[in-house]
Amino acid sequence: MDFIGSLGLQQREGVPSCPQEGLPCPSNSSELVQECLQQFKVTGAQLRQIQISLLDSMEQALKGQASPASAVRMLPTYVGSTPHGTEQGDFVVLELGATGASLRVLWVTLMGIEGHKMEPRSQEFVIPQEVMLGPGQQLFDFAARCLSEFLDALPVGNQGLQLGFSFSFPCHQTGLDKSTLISWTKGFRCSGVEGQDVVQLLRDAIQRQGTYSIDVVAVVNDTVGTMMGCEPGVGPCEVGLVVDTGTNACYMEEARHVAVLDEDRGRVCISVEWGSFSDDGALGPVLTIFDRTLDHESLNLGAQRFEKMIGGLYLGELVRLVLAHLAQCGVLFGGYTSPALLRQGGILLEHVAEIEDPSAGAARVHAILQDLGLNPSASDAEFVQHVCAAVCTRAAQLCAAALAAVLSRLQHSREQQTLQIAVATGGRVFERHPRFLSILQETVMLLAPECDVSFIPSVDGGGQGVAMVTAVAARLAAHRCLLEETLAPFRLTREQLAAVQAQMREAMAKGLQGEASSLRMLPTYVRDTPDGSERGDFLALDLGGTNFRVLLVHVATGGVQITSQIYSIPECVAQGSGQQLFDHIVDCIVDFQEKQGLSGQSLPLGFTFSFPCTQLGLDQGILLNWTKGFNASDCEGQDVVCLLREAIRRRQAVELNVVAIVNDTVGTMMSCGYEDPHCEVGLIVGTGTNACYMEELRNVASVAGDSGHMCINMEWGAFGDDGSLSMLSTRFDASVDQASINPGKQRFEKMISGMYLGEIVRHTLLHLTSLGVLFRGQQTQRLQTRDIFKTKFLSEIESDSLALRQVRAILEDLGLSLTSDDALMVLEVCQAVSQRAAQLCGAGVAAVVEKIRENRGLEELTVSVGVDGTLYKLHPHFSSLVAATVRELAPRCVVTFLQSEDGSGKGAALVTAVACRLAQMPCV
Ligand code: 0WK
Ligand code: BGC
Ligand code: BGC
Repeated sequence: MDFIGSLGLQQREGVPSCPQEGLPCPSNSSELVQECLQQFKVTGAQLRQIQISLLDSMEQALKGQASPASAVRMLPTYVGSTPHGTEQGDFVVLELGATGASLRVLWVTLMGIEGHKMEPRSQEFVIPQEVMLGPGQQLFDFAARCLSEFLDALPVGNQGLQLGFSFSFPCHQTGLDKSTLISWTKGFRCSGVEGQDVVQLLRDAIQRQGTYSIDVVAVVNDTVGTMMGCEPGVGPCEVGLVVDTGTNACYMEEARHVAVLDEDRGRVCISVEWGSFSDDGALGPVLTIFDRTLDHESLNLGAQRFEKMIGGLYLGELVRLVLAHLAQCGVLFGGYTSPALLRQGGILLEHVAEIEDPSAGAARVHAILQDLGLNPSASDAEFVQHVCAAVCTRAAQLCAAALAAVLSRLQHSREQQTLQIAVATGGRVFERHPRFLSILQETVMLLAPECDVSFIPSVDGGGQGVAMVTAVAARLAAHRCLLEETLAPFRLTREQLAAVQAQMREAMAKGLQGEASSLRMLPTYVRDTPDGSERGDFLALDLGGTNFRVLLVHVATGGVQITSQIYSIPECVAQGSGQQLFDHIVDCIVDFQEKQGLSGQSLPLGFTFSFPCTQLGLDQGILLNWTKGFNASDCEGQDVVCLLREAIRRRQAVELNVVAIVNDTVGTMMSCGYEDPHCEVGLIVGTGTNACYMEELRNVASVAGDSGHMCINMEWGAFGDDGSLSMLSTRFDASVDQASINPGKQRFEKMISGMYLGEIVRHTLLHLTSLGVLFRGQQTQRLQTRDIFKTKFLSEIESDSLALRQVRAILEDLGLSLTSDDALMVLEVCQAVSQRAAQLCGAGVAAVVEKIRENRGLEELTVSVGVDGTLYKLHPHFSSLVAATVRELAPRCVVTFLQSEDGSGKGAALVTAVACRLAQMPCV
């Protein structure tokens, strides 16, 4: 393999390799040398221009608006997280392309957090020229042979080996193990590979080799391996920078900024592929005739222009072209040119690095030039050192301008003024060139002063990093399986939802007939929805939701005006004595009356009491059992209207006329029914959940009469308390139920409503943490705290507008330190839990509207459902999922969901108004 070839340069017929056409030989030698050196000088302004233009090209490419000419490619790599040290296992790594004409195979053992670091075992194989330029299958077969040769020497079984493939060329990745080669660079030009999935080509070659069963788990670019190989403890490196035969960088970009990814959460590692940057506006002024010549002689004319000014494959060649030119102009080596000096590839990176090595000293420079067949004078050797310095300084400065563009992009992407970042560096230019890194650092500080950058040399050229990615890929794949396994019981099929609908219909029928059923189907004595003729002022109480409200409702021709005040019900009152609770309620009423100047007035009062009550009349409601965290004593089995009236009596000097007690579902139906007469169903999905609807009186066994309607409070929260939902209940539901103050009760509610969803998520997260899937398996005290994961977090976490970092912020407030993968998985848990809740709720509504349709023997029913409740109103997707499930399960019902604006207090007032109208009672 002649050096030219390995340099990716080709001997062009009839083109004298030098002197440089068009470059005059001026008379004064030092002037000529200065003139040449000057060409490699890049000004601060030019570097800044390159930085700006490259940044612009990066952002264009991220938006998918890249103009092919000057484009850097910005390729997503599907690496979404930096390693978190728990990676463990043995991995085979195959590196192809990073170091030019050689490939390397490594055996890397990752020991996780505790374990000490194991030095990887590796072997390098030189790739013959004809293989680098031959058919692609030949190259991959060569790689597979090197793999088995390497593994033959190792005491490893041949089963279940996991391999990470470091493939250092521009690729379109469509997954961690799927990557299509865009174009070869750096002296490779195998046929039949561009446009192909290189993982498949490697798998096929390993298959053909047939000696080892190796699972190619991940393919990564060498910059990614370098970034991921960053020693844990120095803080994750979020930029990987390689300057070896070629050059490139990768960094962690916010996924939502990457147009091609339909992902708006988390981060993704982007391989910039800045080697292809060639914005003439920015690069034109710094391109020298030597660069143009080198490009002309390269395998990929016009491509990788930026790389050809920086990559180790080209630095030696640039120096050679300059020296050859100066020699032919008689300025160097007495005008003598040696075959090596005239031969492309005659000067290597190693030569340049040594010549530049301050400790090398003139003697070494002489020795190197003599090895190249030259007989340098002392000034020659000095000039040669200047040329090497000029070429490499420019390379380092240009590389710095590119890195500064990446840092600016990170600032933009994270909306940070200042940036503290660790950059992992890899490649022989860094390892071998004495000043490359320091020049790069100085220039970056000039171009990106607000960035505090620490440069971390990658431990072994990225092999460890590739194993990390493979381990991360293997871990993510394993975690994904465990996550899917854990969430599978939450993913209800259409058949399961239809079964819930059918079971609910059955329970409704039994409940209406007074047979044993988990649905009590309680008559509410509301027989009619408002007809708009209601008038008057009414007091209303609204107890049982998140807030206790006292309302003054003025019903007039122009509509309904409401004045209300929220009062808190402390937990000690909600779980204290009944007398204390109702005295507290009356205190609030009195306070409200005083504030509204109603003291002494005895307005008709409607009481929204959102708990299961057997009603014997509109103003009689026997509390069956508390729900939703209420547990006041001496109330269950009592008529709560009486309890209220007794409390009023205890508080002398207060006149209140309690006319009606309604359930919040009924209040909500009435409130919405006032606007829309089709509204015959009331639905609450808040702290608790429940529904009511207008049933045909003939179907209500416990109430006399065959005509007309009766609003039935289904108390569907208790659906399944007979065990009929056990097939849907998960271990997490069981944990929530056991920890509740009413175990075994309200099972349907405990799968749907706001009081419980957060707890279901918390228990699921604890389980996933115990499996090591989340939070690195670190259980935190906070997450073990009951009710710490509020249901409102689900609504926040699932809202489309929330970037993952905000998800992270919510979780970090809970004292959880997490990765973006963790945050993504928490999101999936929230989605699974809320989706199931919405679908179960939808199955319930479908059962109700189908009941009404069949009641009326209609082909198609048009009906509206009045809805209230914090979960339904605030969760970003709950309402649409409920509606979608109803459309799916009750296709013959056209259902409109009306969000109640004024809550059920208005409804209670309207029920009171209807009662007053029917009773011809004066409504002041
Ligand atoms: C507001 C209604 C109230 C009902 C509540 C339910 O006015 O009667 O109990 O919605 O939603 P929550 O406040 O429990 O989320
Ligand atoms: C390739 C990149 C690679 C870089 C450093 C370039 O030629 O296009 O993918 O990261 O060399 O090896
Ligand atoms: C209660 C119902 C109420 C629902 C919504 C349930 O816990 O039993 O009466 O309608 O919560 O607030």
